Amino acid sequence: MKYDSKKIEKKWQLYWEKNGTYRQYQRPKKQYILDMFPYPSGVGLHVGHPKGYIASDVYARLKQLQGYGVIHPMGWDAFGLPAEQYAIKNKVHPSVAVKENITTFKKQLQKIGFTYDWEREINTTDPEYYRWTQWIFLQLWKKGLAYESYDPINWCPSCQTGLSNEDLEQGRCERCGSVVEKRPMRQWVLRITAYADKMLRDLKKLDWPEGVKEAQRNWIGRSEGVEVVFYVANTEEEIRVFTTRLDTIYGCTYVVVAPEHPLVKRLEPRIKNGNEMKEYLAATKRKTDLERTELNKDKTGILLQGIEVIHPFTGERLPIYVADYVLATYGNGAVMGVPAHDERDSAFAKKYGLEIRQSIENMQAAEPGEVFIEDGRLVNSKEFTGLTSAEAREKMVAWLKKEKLGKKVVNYKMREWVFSRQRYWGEPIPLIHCEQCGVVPVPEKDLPVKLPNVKSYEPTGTGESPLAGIAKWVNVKCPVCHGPAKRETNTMPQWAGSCWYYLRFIDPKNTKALVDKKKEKVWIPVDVYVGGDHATRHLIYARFWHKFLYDQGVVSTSEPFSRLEFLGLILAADGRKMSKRWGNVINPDDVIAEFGADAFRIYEMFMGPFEQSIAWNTNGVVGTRRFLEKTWKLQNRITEQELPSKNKNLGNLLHKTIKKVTEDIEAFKFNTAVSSLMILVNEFEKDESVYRDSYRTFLILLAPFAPHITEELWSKLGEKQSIFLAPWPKYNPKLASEETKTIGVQVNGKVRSTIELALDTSEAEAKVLALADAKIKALVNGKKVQKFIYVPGRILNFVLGE
Ligand code: ANZ
Ligand code: ZN
Repeated sequence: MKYDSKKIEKKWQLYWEKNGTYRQYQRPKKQYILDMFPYPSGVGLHVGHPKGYIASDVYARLKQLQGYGVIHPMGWDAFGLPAEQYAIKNKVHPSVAVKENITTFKKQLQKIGFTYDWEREINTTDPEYYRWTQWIFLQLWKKGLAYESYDPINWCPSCQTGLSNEDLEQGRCERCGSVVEKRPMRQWVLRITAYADKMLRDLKKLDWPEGVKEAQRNWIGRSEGVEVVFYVANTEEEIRVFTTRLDTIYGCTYVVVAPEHPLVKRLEPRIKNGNEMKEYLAATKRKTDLERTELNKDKTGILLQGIEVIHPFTGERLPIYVADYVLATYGNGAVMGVPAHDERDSAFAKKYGLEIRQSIENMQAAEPGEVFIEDGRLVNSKEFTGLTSAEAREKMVAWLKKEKLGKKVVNYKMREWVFSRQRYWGEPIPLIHCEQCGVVPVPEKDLPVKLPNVKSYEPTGTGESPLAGIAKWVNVKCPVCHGPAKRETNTMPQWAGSCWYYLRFIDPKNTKALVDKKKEKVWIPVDVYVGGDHATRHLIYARFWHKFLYDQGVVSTSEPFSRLEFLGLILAADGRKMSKRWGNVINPDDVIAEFGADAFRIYEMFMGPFEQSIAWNTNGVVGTRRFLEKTWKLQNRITEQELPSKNKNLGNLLHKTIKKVTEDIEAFKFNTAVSSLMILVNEFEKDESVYRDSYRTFLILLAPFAPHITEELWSKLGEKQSIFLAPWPKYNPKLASEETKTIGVQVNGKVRSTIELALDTSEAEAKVLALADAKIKALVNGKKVQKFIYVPGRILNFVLGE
């Protein structure tokens, strides 16, 4: 009997589908295990894509075997630029391309033997799906969290669309690498900062990798400070600055505003060097935010001649500069310059010969010559002199408040979410512009607003969506006054559909609501979410929408994903990213055709720690295939009775393996779980016979990793039901505990007693346990232990001093 993986895998995949083996939703204990659903690209899956899916599948199978009802769904995130650009290049309509790509993806995934319930399959481009994406948008709009704005936004000249801040990587378009421009245009914006504090606060609740939480904290970038008013002398105008260091204000010797600051325009008639100023503003436009704020870049700016501000505490007149190191989009777009205590201000002041006035003193020894940027004690600060920085900040803000010259404020680095795209392939924004009524929502009964099926959908580049050119679609009657009106023609960004898809999997066919309330309560939050990347995009956006839906009573929890497991990539054998461009892509279909899906699955889990990026190595699959061959052959040695084993290693190994595999899968340590299964098989092999019960247990342990071969061997044991309906084995904790060893306890090199120690006893534990021995205690007590030598399982020695 040969191990014919091809035949076995096909057979069981059909059986599971036909019997609904994984649809145990009625079980009282439930688990929702979710993958970040893919964008179905034109090139299909490479071996890197399924790594996370295999991991979640192993976990989902463990949970089912432990008696849980498990939802483990799959679907497609198919709107957005990649699909549209692929379609333009290949001259097919995006809807056709998406359909074809999904077919390819699905075929590939089905060969791997996942527990996916295809009856729950969703597709973000399906009008029955995006009806609800539009519905959520309308709720946001009704609550004032979606609004129209004309502020300059990031524009990618190559992708020909506006972008959000999250779409940038170091000032460039994340998608195509072009340097983005600032472009003033009409757009729809979501007020994501309304949830900034809640998103920050609730990170504490989440069982997520610390790195991802930290990335979100930094992205949100909460900053507590004070807004201070500086009046412009001889005018009614004021400049508000944002500072986190109010305590340094006696060291403020000038004020700087961003070139885009509205005051610059308003005060133009008074400014004597207007031409110089205009030139400077033009030069700024050509720079990216990154170029402007980088610490090491040469600071530039110009003095505004003819106007001055008044220092709120001293009444002194101070010069005003325009400088591009101040960003218009952060705080108030203006700062108070404190060259003695801020690095940027220091560089600026030195360049322009501005006064540097110390107002904070180091409470420890000062380092001469360096800009002292930390908190300290105030000097040269009138009645505040002598206070600590913290005390001064409180006293000063109280005074400002009393004088109506300032107040405490909180700022966020995170910007509002620019939500409209000037592209075709996205969800239409369900709003109507009426000449009489203004912006009017599409009535809920008229949802979805379907994307018109057109031949030409190339971007216009004018800042208008290609939809704007489709008169038949654009011109509608206003739902309120029935007068002539026009549809909103911008579409939603690629990230809209993925903000809530996990809710739809629970209730994918509901036509009355996006999710049934009872079902939502049962399954949400997602217990384990598996994926990579997206730390500050999808995972922030989805949390924002979820929190909004929570406030609307649509969902019952404040967070969508309880636990997150982040995966490392699979790199190509050459150590580079797998890509068509490098010609180093490996297709899972080929690997499965040669070695089988089970060998492929085990290899991906065995490669190394889950969260690490590791290069592909086909020899590794050869190895896991060999392991399965051994497993297959063991069936010929089965005995109905447990015969005395000659192999003393086998003793408690089965119990230890149950413990290890259970705990390791729970902890996403798949590689060590697999290696313990390999050890067990090697020990089985050393005996002439394998006891049937032991083999049976081993098959269940292996089943989450290699579902097909174990199901086949299981049925060969005469079992009538699927192995995935069997209970997960329990171990005897006594037998599973680590091996102990008797070791001699030495005092000054002489063995004085012996103790039993587990092999994994730590040095500190070993010391305590040794001193618990009466003989040793008597010898050591009162003396100084100069050295304590401990080699687990071998040596324990107290070296005593005089
Ligand atoms: C005076 C001062 C003195 C400052 C000092 C710092 C140190 P975070 O923590 O990132 O919020 N700032 C305010 N608005 C700005 C803008 N639009 N563009 C560039 N810089 C801006 O940083 C807050 C500090 O960044 C503020 O506190 C302000 O400089 C600067 F010894 O005010 B500080
Ligand atoms: Zn681009």
